[in-house]
Amino acid sequence: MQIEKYKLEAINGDQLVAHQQRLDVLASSVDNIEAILQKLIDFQIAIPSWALGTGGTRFGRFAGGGEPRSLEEKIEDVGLLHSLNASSGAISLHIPWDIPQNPKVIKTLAAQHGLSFDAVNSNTFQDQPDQQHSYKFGSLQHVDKRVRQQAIDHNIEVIKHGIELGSDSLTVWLSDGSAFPGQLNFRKAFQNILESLQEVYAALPHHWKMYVEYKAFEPNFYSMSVGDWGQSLIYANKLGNKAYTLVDLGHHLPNANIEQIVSLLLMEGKLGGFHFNDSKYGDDDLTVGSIKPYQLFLIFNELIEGMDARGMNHATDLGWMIDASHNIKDPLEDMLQSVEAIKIAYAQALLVDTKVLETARNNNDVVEAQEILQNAFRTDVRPLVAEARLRAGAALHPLRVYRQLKVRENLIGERGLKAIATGL
Ligand code: RM4
Ligand code: MN
Ligand code: MN
Repeated sequence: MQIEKYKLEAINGDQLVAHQQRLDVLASSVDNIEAILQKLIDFQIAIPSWALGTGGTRFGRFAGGGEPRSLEEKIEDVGLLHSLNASSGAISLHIPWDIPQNPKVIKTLAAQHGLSFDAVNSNTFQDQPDQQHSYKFGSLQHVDKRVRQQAIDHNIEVIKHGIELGSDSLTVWLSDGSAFPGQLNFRKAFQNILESLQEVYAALPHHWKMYVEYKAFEPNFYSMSVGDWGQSLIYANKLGNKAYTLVDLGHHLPNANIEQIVSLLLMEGKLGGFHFNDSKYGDDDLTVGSIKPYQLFLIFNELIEGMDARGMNHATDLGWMIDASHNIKDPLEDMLQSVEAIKIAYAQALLVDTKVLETARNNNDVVEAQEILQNAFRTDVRPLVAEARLRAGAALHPLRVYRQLKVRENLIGERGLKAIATGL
């Protein structure tokens, strides 16, 4: 299915007067509105190929119907999102869940939908049917060199797929670790991973980046070998200037101060990638902004502050991706909500007057500093986000258009009720 432009414009047309009124009210209290709008237009968030189907839990999976059955259909789905929100201009592939059989055709198809390829992701946390050695006791950390070599080769294979598609980064997330005390020699596990990553790193083209993603727990519940940002940063520093830490919002111990982590990683020039989701307990992979929107705003506040301090381009200098997948919503509706939440938090953080905030800090005016942040957070920036979308040729209200045009019903019609996507 494709969204027909005239239908989208007709729905926008019905909402235009009300939108303009709301925007005018907001515009009267925002100075640099044009600059903010441009930043919102430029900001794109990649969609992971594994989030387009209904994710399962270890207890069950309830497929929703019309799920993409192939990489081509996944690209079509991200294309649908992008035509509705003009903010999902990239797709991130997980190998081997989504191996492009004919990369040229896939690349052309993506380009037709205005999409590029974001980071490619390796998978050494599952055994594949044709695989020689098992990852039951780890991959890049494994005590047996042959297992490590297999995992290294897989990562290099993933880089090759990425090169063919025009991607420029590899994300390595390892489930390596230990389930029980005594199982692992921490130091040896670290050394094995480092040496293995060095081999993968050596296969990176010169303009590529490697993102080392950390996670505190799951699937290993005693130790994770890349368990936190400190460990990831040690790997990234030892690997070299193409290696960076990747922050996934759901990968921390409860109550971690993620905004501080982000700030310090940026200071070190070592924050490379970002995975958005939300959580209440662990790696819940819930819709972005559904549980802790203030935290998301505070994180964006530090992202902007830290990136501006280094003269970085918000839109292009970090790898932005949604990493969520769950089991009851329509995955496309979920992605629309997530992208909207990200844009709202970004817009709110762009409202913060950093000079006034700095003065309050220098005066130890704690109350004023808090007021500045909360005023920005409590501003309803939705008209601004909608205006950015409108100017980019997309929908004022993506979700409403999605429902009015009966996108899911159409996809079920085309693909059937029983279609199930590859992924988690
Ligand atoms: C992990 C991690 C990775 C993602 C896999 C599917 O928990 O977040 O980024 O690739 O899940
Ligand atoms: Mn992730
Ligand atoms: Mn995760």
